[in-house]
Amino acid sequence: MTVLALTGGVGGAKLALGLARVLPPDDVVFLVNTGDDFEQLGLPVSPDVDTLTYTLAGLASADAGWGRGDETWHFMETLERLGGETWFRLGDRDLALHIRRRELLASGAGLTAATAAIASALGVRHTILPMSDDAVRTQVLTPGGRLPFQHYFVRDRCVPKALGFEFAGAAKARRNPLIPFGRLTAAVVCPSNPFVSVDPILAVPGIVDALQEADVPIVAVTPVVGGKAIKGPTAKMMRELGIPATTVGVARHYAGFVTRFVIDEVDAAAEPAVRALGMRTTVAQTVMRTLEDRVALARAVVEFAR
Ligand code: FO1
Repeated sequence: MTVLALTGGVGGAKLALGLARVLPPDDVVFLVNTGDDFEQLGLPVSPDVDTLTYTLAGLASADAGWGRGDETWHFMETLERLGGETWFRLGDRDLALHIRRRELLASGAGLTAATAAIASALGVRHTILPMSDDAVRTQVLTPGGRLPFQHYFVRDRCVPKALGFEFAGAAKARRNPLIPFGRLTAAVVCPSNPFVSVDPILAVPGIVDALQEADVPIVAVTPVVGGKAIKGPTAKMMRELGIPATTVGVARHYAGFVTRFVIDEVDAAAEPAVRALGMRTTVAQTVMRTLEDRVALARAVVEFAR
């Protein structure tokens, strides 16, 4: 089987790790959001690509989910002392990755090739594909104006009210040409933030069309359980956008694209409402605290997708 797993951020990477444990490298390809990318301190930062790379390499910070677990912070401490900009924290080891990415991009590699070189050097055997090599930049529309994503998310800690999102550059971005649409058996939408992790991927022309033409099950795993997001600002965003912060609210957002929906056990009563949207449903434990949880959910998702 060949599964295309759409992912972005920490929540998505948890299921991605489970999928990578359950499926060999030929059977799953990860398609990653790059709408969070930006340039900081002159370095090209691709947070969701790096979160997945570190997670699959077994290097991710268990606490934060992003960055490395074995990190030190001498660079940031020194930069702070020198009066530099430190709201976006790059650890010493992470800094090396960013300098290497800048070097690869400067030598003419695209983001896909740079990602492959870095992932391979860190021992990752599964394929990680940025959604596009062209720049797509998520912008958050707030009452105070438009904010670049990381300024909203990290610098302003998601405090401003989100009125909407725009994916600058998406309309002209070319989808990653290595996405194996021709041999797919299923697509999985990981439990990432639907608005700022998954929607930017779906905004790249040709991705939704090709998935629908492939005529394969498109399985989404709910990122909202019992009215709360497992991680991050998904539920807050839903409330601000006037969408019920529930698993049904997420399913409604994906209706017309997703064909199968994984609901958490605590929301089992929502099954009829999700089915009414034209999706098949299954109930599973979607909260992933341990590696065993990730593997068990990945197994359930793969079974459901068959
Ligand atoms: N998230 C934070 O909340 N604070 C940070 O300082 C921060 C630094 C950072 C550095 C590299 C990287 O790959 C990710 C980093 N993140 C940080 C996470 C990241 O910006 C967000 O989690 C994602 O963009 C949302 O998916």
